[in-house]
Amino acid sequence: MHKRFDHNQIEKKWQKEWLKSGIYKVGKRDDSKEKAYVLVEWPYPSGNLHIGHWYAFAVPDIYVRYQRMIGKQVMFPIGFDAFGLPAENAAIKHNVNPRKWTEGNIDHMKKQLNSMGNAFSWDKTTSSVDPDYYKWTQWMFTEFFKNDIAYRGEGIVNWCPGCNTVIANEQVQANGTCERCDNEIEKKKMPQWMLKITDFADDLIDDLNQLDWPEHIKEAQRNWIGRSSGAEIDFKLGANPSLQNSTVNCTILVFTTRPDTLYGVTFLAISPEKAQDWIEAGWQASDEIQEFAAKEIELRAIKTFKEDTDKRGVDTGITATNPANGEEISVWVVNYVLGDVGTGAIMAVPAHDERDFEFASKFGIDIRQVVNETESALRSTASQKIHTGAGVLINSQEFNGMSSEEAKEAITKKVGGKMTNTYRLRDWSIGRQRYWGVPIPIVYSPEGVAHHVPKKHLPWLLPNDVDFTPTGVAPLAKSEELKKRTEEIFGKGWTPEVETMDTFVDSSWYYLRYLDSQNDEDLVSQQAQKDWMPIDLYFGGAEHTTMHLLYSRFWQKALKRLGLVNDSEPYKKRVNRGLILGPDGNKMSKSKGNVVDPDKQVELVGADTVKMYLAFMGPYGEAVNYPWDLGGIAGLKRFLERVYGLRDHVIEEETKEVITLLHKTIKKVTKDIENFKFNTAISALMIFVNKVEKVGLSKRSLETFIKLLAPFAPYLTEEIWSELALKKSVHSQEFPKFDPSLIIDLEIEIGVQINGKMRGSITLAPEDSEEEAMKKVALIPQLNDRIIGLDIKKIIYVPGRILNLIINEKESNSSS
Ligand code: ANZ
Repeated sequence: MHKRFDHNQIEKKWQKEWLKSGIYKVGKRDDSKEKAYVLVEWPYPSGNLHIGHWYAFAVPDIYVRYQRMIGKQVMFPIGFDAFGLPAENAAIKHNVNPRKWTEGNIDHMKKQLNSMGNAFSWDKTTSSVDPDYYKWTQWMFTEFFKNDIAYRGEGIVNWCPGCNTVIANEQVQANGTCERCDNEIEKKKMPQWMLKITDFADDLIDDLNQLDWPEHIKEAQRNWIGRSSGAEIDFKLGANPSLQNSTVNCTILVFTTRPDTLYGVTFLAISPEKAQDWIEAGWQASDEIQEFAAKEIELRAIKTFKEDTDKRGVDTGITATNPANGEEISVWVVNYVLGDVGTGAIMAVPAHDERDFEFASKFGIDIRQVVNETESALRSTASQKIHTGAGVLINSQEFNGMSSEEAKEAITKKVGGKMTNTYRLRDWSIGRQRYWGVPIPIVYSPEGVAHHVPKKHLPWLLPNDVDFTPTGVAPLAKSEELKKRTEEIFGKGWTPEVETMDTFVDSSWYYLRYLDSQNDEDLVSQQAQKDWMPIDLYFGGAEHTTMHLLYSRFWQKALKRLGLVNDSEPYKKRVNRGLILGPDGNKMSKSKGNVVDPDKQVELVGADTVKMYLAFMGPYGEAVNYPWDLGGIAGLKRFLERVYGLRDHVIEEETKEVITLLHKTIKKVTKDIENFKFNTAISALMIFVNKVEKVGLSKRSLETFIKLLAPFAPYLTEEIWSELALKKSVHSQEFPKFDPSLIIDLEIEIGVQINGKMRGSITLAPEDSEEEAMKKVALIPQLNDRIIGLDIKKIIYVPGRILNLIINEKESNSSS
């Protein structure tokens, strides 16, 4: 009869016991062991653990426990990413202080996290709202400020009218809406606190090569950074009365990815923003141009991300000279050139660029082909067909016949241009006009000059006397305490910065603080970094491909530039998981009523079952989404009950077959855990249980099996271990190793070839001799008939693999 176990009672008991013994504490680095720093993305303390958290934390715990059992010292910390809008919104709605709300949630979530039974390194925990944490967030900001990595810039920003704050480019969804509230984003020109991520663009691309990350994440980062190489070329402006009293440069610098098409340029085009700059610099533009530029800039503010395919423009009346052939061409202001890309001005080549082609067709501007697709087409007459690819040059004087690739450099050189790169990536705007975040540690002198708050005044505390109703004005502007504090420390007339930081700043460096969260002197000691960095494995969600993962890589590189850290990349290996869908196959959401509550499931079937069920759904790290299946979870529960009852099947002498199966199971489980295929590892464990329930197993094999199962079902295995009166915790045991000599099957099937053609198979043990193999062949009519009475010239026998018989072809009675 299977014994039953009371999971609720077992789990509570071992939670207490593990806490008491401190078994999962990391403590000091033990150099006799290899280290493994395994990171999971720290959660936002929304108040309730959902099944996604379980998938994110409980399943990686299998890997972590395995690492511990193979003898590594493991760092597996967890903390809270606790600043951000939800707390502030809850505060507004329920009229509670965001800190109180957040701290209450953290307490509750800690309890829930404990119920998972994970081997978390709780001695290393931290939280972004802890002043001891954000003191360092602020200090790094001041270091960045001193070293020109943080700056106050005037920029076009994304304004979310729903959240009443600026958000970063990365937080704008592809359809131009806010990722948080789905409101349509507006563009605003505003002074902004920026981080110079663009300075690191090349390293952010190039260093991807050294990372063991899924290729699609690397590719997404490359695309996000969007490096394109090309040339900057200067065009001289012709004298024009409207420019006479202005300070406009007498040249226009354009950026092009196609300098090979320079002979095909039939006009220049500048952005409305550049036109505006010229007007401010004294250009006497016509009313028409002034109105056009103003209107287009405004249009961009409203309809920013929607594709504006219409081509509009005005001829400025100004001309420029093509530096390649000396031709005079006109300069236009057009809607399709962007102010913040490249130089804000382009050389237009209608024959080879779609947008220029449309524009030239509409306004009757020349279209001149200068690149042919192939060499043979060189002799054919230039057609008006638009060819956007590379090819061979025509109509380009001494460059005729050259390939585009060669011509790019040659032509750039001839006209004194410069080969250069441009990037899609923009600097990271981090100022938020909201309350619940890290105050930007900047104060302004009475003259309005920004100064950083010196280290001795950090943490620069978030004031409490604030009305956080979002009005578009930063709530900190209403704090009397902050104003007073600033004047007391810095003097009369000094004012504080009132913006707070984007929460992505907080999560850009948390992995460093975990290592040394109690350090008052430094954000992380050199020793702690040497001990633990870089992170060996980072488990996380697919939504962070271009935000968090890019920001934190930048952060690490910025710290490295300032000599504060040793590694230029934080995460050696990355594994992205998928989503757990509702039982109906849809994304879980309250409105669909398909949310699975992990607390209830844990109460019903136990934490081990929930964890194993999640691990059993499919391979981890393939970003596939799996629907929750109630039948499946009941099956897992039954499996664990059978494991609990295995002691009833213990016998004195187990068969050789059981030993072989055990070692095969060890081999499979080991390999599968290392490849995050927890699902097939569990299948192998199930196969073993099926077998030994029928034929019995020795006590020793049972112990080995319990160790093998320990990473998957930490509570139950610990309970069985103690009931078997074994010493210490099962989680302090060495993970079983398999004996290769025991794995070889007693008998296996090998193919039999006759003159190289597969004709059948025989079953025998690998150690069997050639003679024994031939005896087996004689017993199989289908094979025996083909060779009977014939002269076998040669026998090629590879034990455990193949038997090949060479017989005289003519005599052979095989015709097919
Ligand atoms: C001449 C040319 C000829 C171009 C040709 C393309 C094809 P990617 O590759 O996406 O980076 N460009 C440059 N600055 C621009 C701006 N501020 N707003 C809009 N377009 C701009 O695009 C680079 C190309 O986009 C550049 O190369 C330029 O047009 C245009 F057959 O120059 B090209």
